[in-house]
Amino acid sequence: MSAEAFDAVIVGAGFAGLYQLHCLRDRLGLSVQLLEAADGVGGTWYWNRYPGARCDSESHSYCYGFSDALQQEWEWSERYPAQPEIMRYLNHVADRFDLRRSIRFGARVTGARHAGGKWHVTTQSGEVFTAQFLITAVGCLSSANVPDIPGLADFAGDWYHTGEWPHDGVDFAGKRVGMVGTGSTGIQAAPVIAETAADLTVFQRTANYSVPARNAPLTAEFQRWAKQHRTEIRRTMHATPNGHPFTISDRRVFDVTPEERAILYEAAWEKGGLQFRATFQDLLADKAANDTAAEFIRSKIRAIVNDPATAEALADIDHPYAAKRPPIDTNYFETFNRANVSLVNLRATPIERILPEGVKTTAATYPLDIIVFATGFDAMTGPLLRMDITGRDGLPLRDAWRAGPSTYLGLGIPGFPNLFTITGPGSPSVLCNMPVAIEQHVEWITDCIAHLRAHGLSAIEADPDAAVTCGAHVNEAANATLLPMAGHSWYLGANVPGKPRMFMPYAGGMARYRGICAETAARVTKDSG
Ligand code: N01
Repeated sequence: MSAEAFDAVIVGAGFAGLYQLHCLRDRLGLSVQLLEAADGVGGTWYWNRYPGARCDSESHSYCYGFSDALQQEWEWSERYPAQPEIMRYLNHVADRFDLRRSIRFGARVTGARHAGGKWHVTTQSGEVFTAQFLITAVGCLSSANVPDIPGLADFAGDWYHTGEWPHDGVDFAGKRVGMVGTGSTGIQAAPVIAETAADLTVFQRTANYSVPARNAPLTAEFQRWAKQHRTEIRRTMHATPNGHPFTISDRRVFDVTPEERAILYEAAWEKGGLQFRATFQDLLADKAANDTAAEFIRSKIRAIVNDPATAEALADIDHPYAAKRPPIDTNYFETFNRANVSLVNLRATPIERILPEGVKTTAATYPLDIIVFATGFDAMTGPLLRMDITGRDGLPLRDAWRAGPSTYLGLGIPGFPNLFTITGPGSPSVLCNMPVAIEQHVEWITDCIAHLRAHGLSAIEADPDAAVTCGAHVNEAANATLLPMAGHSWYLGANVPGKPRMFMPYAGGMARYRGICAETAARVTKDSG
């Protein structure tokens, strides 16, 4: 089959790919082909259609900031946008910027090989595209992790992974449902599934913190305010470590009395959302400080959940607050007060196997009609490795990353010229409000490509020594926080058997990272041009 030739190929039509397409095609005038496995835009949001799927970032901050007109014309309806609303938004963006004509849908990339100064990108159907530049916009959480539990193939009912949810939904009415996993996804899904299922059994391996989201419709007054103050809001988002539209308090936990602390936590609990983490500046740096937040949330769980044994199992959390991605919820703990909901503590009674009729733990068999796996993803590296990328001199990415991912700033990989990885491992990505991290990467990549072309340079590649220094800095940044203390977290790759343990996202903060990228660009520009 003959290959179609472009200046750039982009993989993935989520937030990252759509904006990258707009920048390269419409700002730089490049010929660009975007390849997308799904039959529509949306990326993560296309696949994650599970009940209760909603963004944990606030809607006025979970959107693009590059176009004033787009920000002015789009109305978000709720404090946190639900999956269908985000899909409407991304479809609107695709239409507004006339992006679809450069997107090939239903085109899953199965191989990308660098040879003869070009990338040769192959899709599942055997089509080949060549390009000078390859940009992956495949997301960090797009490779579903279905646990390898013996007997699953023999289960007589239906099972689903939340990250590959059927488009026509799942009818839980009258069904006995089991849900495995209590991360952000399971915590969003359980209350909604419980509303229609005959009964819901939640299989919990690691108990988790959660803070109420306090979702609500946005008032016209807030919508007006957010539009009028979009510049200041974005300035705040760019100045904070996590890219959210609020600042982290400069107060430390032990600067205040226990009574004052209780009042501050109570107010943050009432306000709800990820902002709870911003109540004090040292919550993620000092274990004793963190213990006060952890104990506050545990006391809330015990107060909400009526059955003392269930409350204890839910509150028996083994890691610092926010050392794993902190979920926020709508009635998660309250759900365990429903007569049709029960909790199985897998730490006490692990799953032995799945039987045709349900889940068998070491203590009992739970008859089920449906199993929902809210078991997360092969995060950050999974989506890249499954594309079978081969760099210079026939070097497979899988070999280059055998001991764990090695990148320069999460943007480039030694041995892989002209490959750019949006929100790759080593960048803040999942520790940041995603659109903020994405826009910064896309703009950096666009400027880099513009520079190469303006100076007649054919290729750019990460320096291996710089990648090693960068990896050491990523480690150092993680070790300055409590994040590595959650030894089972997907940030470390610990949720996928056999995956190398390495802290993957950059925990030094988005604002600092932005500065490092700007310095690198200035250096490269000086050296090359
Ligand atoms: O996945 P997770 P997720 N047997 O990996 C359990 C983003 N997100 O889909 O902790 C039994 O966090 C596992 O247990 P353990 C967000 O960044 C964003 O919930 O490994 N249990 C854990 O409880 C988030 O962090 C939003 O012991 C098993 C759960 O499954 C990321 O996506 C909404 C198991 C997996 O939790 C991933 O969240 C939702 C097994 N074999 C998610 N294997 C928004 O903002 C795994 N588990 C929209």
